[in-house]
Amino acid sequence: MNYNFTDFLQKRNEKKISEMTNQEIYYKLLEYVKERADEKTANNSKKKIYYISAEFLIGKLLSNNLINLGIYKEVREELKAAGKNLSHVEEVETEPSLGNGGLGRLASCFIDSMSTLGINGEGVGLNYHCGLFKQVFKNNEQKAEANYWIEDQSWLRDTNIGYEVKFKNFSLHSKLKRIDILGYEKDTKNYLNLFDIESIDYNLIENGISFDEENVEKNLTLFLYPDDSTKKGELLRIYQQYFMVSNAARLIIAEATEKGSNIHDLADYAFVQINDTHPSMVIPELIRIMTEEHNISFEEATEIVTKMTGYTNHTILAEALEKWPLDYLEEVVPNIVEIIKKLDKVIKAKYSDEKVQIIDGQNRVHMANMDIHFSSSVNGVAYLHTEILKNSELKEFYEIYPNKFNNKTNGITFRRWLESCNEDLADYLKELIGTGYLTDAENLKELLKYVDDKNVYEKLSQIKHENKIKLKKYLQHTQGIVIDENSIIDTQIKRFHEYKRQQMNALYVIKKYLDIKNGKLPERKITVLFGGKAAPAYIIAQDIIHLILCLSEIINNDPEVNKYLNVYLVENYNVGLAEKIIPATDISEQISLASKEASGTGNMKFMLNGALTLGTMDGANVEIHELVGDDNIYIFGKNSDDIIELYETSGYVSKDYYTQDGIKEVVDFITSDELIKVGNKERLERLQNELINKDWFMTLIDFEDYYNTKERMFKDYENKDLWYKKVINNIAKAGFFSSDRTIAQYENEIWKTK
Ligand code: NTF
Repeated sequence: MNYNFTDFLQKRNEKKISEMTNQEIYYKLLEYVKERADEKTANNSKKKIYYISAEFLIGKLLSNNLINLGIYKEVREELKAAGKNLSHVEEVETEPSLGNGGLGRLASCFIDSMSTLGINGEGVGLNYHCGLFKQVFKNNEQKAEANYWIEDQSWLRDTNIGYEVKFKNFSLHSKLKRIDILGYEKDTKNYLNLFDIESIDYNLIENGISFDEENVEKNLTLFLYPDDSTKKGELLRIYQQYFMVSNAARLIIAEATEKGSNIHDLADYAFVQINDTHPSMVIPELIRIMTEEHNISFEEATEIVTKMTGYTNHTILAEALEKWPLDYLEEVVPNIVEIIKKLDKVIKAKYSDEKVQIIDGQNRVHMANMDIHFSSSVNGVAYLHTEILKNSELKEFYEIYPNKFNNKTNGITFRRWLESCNEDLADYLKELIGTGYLTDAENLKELLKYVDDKNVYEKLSQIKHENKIKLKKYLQHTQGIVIDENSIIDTQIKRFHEYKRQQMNALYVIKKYLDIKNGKLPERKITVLFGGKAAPAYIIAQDIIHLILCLSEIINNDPEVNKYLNVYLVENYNVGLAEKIIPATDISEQISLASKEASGTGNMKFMLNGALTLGTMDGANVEIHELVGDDNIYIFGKNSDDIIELYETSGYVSKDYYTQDGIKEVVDFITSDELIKVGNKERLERLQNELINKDWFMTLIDFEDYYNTKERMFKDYENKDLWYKKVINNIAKAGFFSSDRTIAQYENEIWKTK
């Protein structure tokens, strides 16, 4: 049935659009979209995919849902005719923060693509009431506040589905909430399933994000990833993880049984994709339910579960791989411990190598090891990442199970990351090459016809300029930041982590500042934008944030410098800000230490939106480089083989680099009088000391090459024809990074629902 928003309002005797506030319009649109979604039938197939993930960084949903329903422009025109502006209405929506960064955003792109491809596959996770903290800056430092995102009326739908989840000392009753995941111009839909408890108590929050961590019955879904630097925090995470997977297991079995499964054949009805190790306990939990409640032998249950699960690894940082102490698990879920011990016994009987054991000599459970032994597929998230897993990090496993290992290079949904966030560019592409690219992203290659067309360069540069103006207005209005739309915009937005090397970019800023002070002026003003949160317990990452905030205070207020250089760290970086910053960016900073970034997905979003990459040969940058060729990307720094060898031989000594010309004065500046005046001496000294005496992620090794390559970029930018030719090449080759391609590969090579 095709009725527009105005019809919907009339039918219900609502006020006219022109008489409503933006807030009222937003809530009515929410109802309207939900009603339109009700007309869609659920995707159906015998086998169903359960993408279990502790994080889904879904972002705002209104505009994406309108796009996927194919009514975005129609609704905008209806509002316009009534004197209203859809983008103002979009601002009313609160952004859920159900994820940290790439891992959670990837999960969200994946559920969009599953729905768009008509795959019967759903997300399963938790409904955190406050999600990840809201970042605020005070005294040039990051402070964390609770982000309440759930309103009386939201995209969440109540269901009457719920299960009893038993922990050692108490049971909790769960309640399933659902969000519709609409495919792009599809008659079918899927759900994102978010489990919650009924007994949540906001009063447990004291100030910021501290709360009574012991009262698990009332706080289990209060926050995403509470501080796990303490035992209490770790226990709470174990509670969350078990709650998530126990509910998922119940849901899977209920839905399969409903379709006729006798549990012996469960693998024909369900496949579980385990998104990193947070959902790993689904393996022992499924085995437990099968053996305890369905009279299936341990051996058979293990075989069924192995067949119906796949594990995706998202990191090679050893410290990020979860290893739960057995006695912590014992305190929370003793029944699962019994199963894990049995699985461990099976492995110990077969393999003597310490590295492949599930339970190690210190009685810690290596969640990834359990996944690899007891699932049927193990994948990395970019070509290089998977190679590193096979050849070094998980070498011993690869030798045992060569056929389980496979690569699935990440992707992004073009509906959100082009259609929705950069409408002008999307419309222009349609003018040039038609709409085919929206359903088959490889069609973007047709743009190569225009690679020498100066009119196209001109138009692309106009669109970029317009996007800069839009970003300027938005940042001015929301954060009081005034960027210069005529400057070159150089952006690094991602979680703060030493391996991502925001500190190297900060050193660059210092060098540029000193250059300018010494009369060496850039040809055009440079705006360096940062955005990202640091984990509250990660001290050095907080110090890096502090350094950048101090630098921006000095630089933006120095009349001698601010004509040539501006530096901003946007507050509370999130999906919504990414959607505004990426289309306005010229230079995409992807500067992680080679071998450390599993994939990166921001790199793909920038490329698609016409920014050029300044990057190391790491993660998916390697594939971007391969696709666009040397001329269309700016690669610098040591490669991953070199870095892996340096780690193996302890061959990196930061002090040797520190003492080199051109680096010492930059690092010394961190504790200069100017900076100490606006900053916290202890933080700045700690960071400087870290760089000189430790520098685990080798900031200084690539600094010179980084500086020189960036200078070359600025020079090239001044040659518009040269620059925009590269831009076209990047957009044209971005099709490979559509999450539709990634999901089609998961489907064809692992899931096989069709
Ligand atoms: C992240 N992993 C990686 O750091 C990114 O490189 C990658 O793009 C995304 O996953 C998505 O695959 C994590 O966040 C985690 F949790 F594994 F550390």
